[in-house]
Parts: sequence; C-alpha cells; structure tokens
Amino acid sequence: LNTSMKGLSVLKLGGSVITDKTTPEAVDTDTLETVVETIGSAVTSGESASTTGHERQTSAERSKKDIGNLNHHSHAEHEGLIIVHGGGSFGHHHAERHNVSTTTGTSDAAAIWEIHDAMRRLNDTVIEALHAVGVPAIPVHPLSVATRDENSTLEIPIDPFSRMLAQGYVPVTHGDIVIDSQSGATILSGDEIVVSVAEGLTADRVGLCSTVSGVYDDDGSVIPKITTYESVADVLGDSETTDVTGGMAGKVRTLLNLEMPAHIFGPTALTEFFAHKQVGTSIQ
Ligand code: IP8
Repeated sequence: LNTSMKGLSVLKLGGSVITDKTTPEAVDTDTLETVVETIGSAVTSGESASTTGHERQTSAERSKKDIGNLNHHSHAEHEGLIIVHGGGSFGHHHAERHNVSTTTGTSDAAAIWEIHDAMRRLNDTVIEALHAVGVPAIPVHPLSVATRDENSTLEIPIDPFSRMLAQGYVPVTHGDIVIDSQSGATILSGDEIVVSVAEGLTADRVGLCSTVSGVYDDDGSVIPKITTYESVADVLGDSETTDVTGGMAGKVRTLLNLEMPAHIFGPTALTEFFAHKQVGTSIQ
C-alpha cells in the first residue's frame, strides 16, 4: 500500500471552535455548522448545494446521495482530507475532573471510559454534521488503536487512514485518552495525532483551525510566519480556559517539528485554506 498521499491535507478543528469551552459538554452548534458547510463545499466542490432544494429529503437521504456523488468523483475533485478534532468542553472537562493529562495517567477503567465516551459522543456529532452536508466522513477512535510506548511515544496505525482515503472517505479522528505503557492511560492531544498522521502519510500541509486568527504578536497583529520557537517564546502565554494539552505554546512547538507547512487560522479563513492560500500564521 502506497502510504504517501500527494495533495493530502490534515485539518484540525480546535475543540474551542466546535464546543463552548466554558460549559461542560456544550457543542457550539452554529460554528460547527458553519465550519462543516465550508468543508462540505470544499470536498464536494459545490455539489452538496444542489441538493439543498430537495426539502422532502431527510438529511440521511441527502447525505447518502451526496456521498454517492462524492465517491464517484472523489479522485478528480479533492486529493484527500483527514479531519482531527480536539476535546473542548467534552474531553478537557472530564480529563480535569479525573486529574489526567498527557503525562499524568489513570488506571481507573471508569475514568478512561468517561473521558473516551465524551470524546466519542463529540465525534458522533461532528460525523453527523459532515454527513448532512455530503462529506463521506468515517470515524477513527484512537483509544481502540493507538498507544504510548515505554518512552511515551505515540504509536498510531496509519493503514486505516490510508485505506479509507484510497476509497474516497474522509477519516475523522479526535483527541482521546490512550493506553500508556508508563502510566495506565494518558491524554492524547489532537495535535499529536495531526503530527503522526501527517508525517506517516507525508501530507502536503496541515491546518489548525482555531478560535484565534493565528499566533498574535505583542501588538495584537497576527505573526505571518514562525520558523523557530525562540523567536516567539516571549509572546506565547498559557491558554486561559481548561486545556490539559498545552495551549498555543504547545501547538507551535509541535508544529515546528513537522516537515510540511502548517497554518494556524480562524474559522473565517477556512475557505482560503482549502483554496491553498496563505492564511493566519504559517509554521515551518
Ligand atoms: O483538544 C484533547 O485533545 P486536544 C482530548 O486536541 C482530551 O488537545 C480527551 C482532553
């Protein structure tokens, strides 16, 4: 199996974009819908719009039709997309409640289940929203397939992703809790998955759709390009709301380790990201 996907984009939808981080388990339905519509038109090249006039169709029927269309044209119209979403007020709320982080683990099966279950339910919501706009999304749940080894290195199989992509599907995975050989089970950030999957499949580019328009400088302007952590260490503060995986500083560090270009941008720039334009802050 050829694991190099030319033209592949890996897009992370930040947990704070699709959920209301101030309220436990609250989906930000409006933003999710807007973001998903943009993904829908990018992936289906406007085809989903042609079905919106069919009022009698249920959304399931509509998505079936669109998914059929997409399968038929997938290779010509888009070259592959993997979506990874964060935890927002689903994952982070439960992780904090059980005092679990990327380094502090738990061996309590009930805690593991509660954190995973919240993420799985958020993932269901994202998948359903994508189907409603004709995106052939299918889930990949990290807890069942990914682990951390003795050195805390993430091991996530790439084959499910490449085979799903090869058949024209859009794999949708998420931050999760995973079995950790050192400490029971620890939090796996969506950002870590983005890095592993983008590298494993030699993706062309990575996008982090966040609530901010990019990485801000001291004067409030968006820094167009970051090439070293030192150059921005002073301006990167901690995330203000509950985030067990490191906030913006952690994201920048993680993305600097990537071989392909990454962009951090806000939801309004998503269309331009899909149009391959320079958006938000590029990290290279
Ligand atoms: O929001 C964290 O994922 P992230 C997932 O991508 C959990 O850092 C379970 C807190």
